[in-house]
Amino acid sequence: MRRLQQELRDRAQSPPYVVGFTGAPGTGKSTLVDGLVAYLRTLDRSVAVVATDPNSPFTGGAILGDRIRMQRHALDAKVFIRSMGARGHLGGLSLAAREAVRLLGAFGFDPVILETVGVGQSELEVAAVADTTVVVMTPNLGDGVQMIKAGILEIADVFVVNKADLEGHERVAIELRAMLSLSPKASWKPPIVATSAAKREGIEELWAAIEAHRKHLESTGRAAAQAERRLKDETAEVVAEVARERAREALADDSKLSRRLLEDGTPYEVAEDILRSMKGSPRTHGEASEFVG
Ligand SMILES: Nc1nc2c(ncn2[C@@H]2O[C@H](COP(=O)(O)OP(=O)(O)OP(=O)(O)O)[C@@H](O)[C@H]2O)c(=O)[nH]1
Ligand SMILES: [Mg+2]
Repeated sequence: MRRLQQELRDRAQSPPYVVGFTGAPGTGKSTLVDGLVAYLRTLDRSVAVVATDPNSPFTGGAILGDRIRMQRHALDAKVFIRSMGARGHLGGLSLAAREAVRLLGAFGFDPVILETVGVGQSELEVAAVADTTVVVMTPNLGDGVQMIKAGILEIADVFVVNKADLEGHERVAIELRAMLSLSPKASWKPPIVATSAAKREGIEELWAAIEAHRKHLESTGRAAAQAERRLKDETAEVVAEVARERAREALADDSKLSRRLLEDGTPYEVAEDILRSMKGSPRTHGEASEFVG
């Protein structure tokens, strides 16, 4: 697995651009991404879509409606669409997604689109992997300010108000703009793009907004800084995952440790012992993350 990862690293000239799509259930993310894929194909871009379902423990298989999309592009070798489950633990989604991105990049897909339903922590995990995070909203999602989940303003690089063919979409945009004007001044002000994914309207504008953000990241040097931070984050996550696995093994195998734990009730000391025992035997092959496709 490690050798494979290294080989993939060598093959990839530069990592693909990663665009994350998130938003409440039913806001039209899949329809929108489908439209974007079609548009990118007219530009002759190879594009991969990885849809993650934070509610699904399954890996590999397709999530419901996404099967339809997969069929639509089934004969196009320059389109790759897969779904993957989130495997039930924090960090799992980002780690798996990063591996997927690396793999897809090695195969020449650029951009890679990550799509996730914005429930729980999933949108934060997607934002941690994406270069540009697109937050999708719609009219009639709820009342005013409450429609915006905490933390969304911080992670959104581009806002989409989809279903612009429905009434009330202007109001959503106005409220969003008002909220954004209250947030502290940053060098990038997230644009708000109106789309009607169902009618394939606004897709070009959406891509232009994503590209503008990408250029902003590059021209301000944030792209490089971000890449470095992510590699460090990922490394820390791998260390944590591997250590967790090894600790579980040690606790399962070593009855002395278990006895001490139960008698003294001192997890910290036992943890130190376990960490110390790991030092002599590094073993960080791909056990922490494996791309399932
Ligand atoms: N009126 C209207 N309906 C839309 C539009 N875009 C998507 N829809 C409809 O909204 C519903 C949900 O669309 P999806 O693309 O599956 O939404 P999603 O955000 O991927 O949904 P989840 O993956 O379940 O979170 C479908 O019935 C779409 O046909 C739009 O622009 N206008
Ligand atoms: Mg969907």
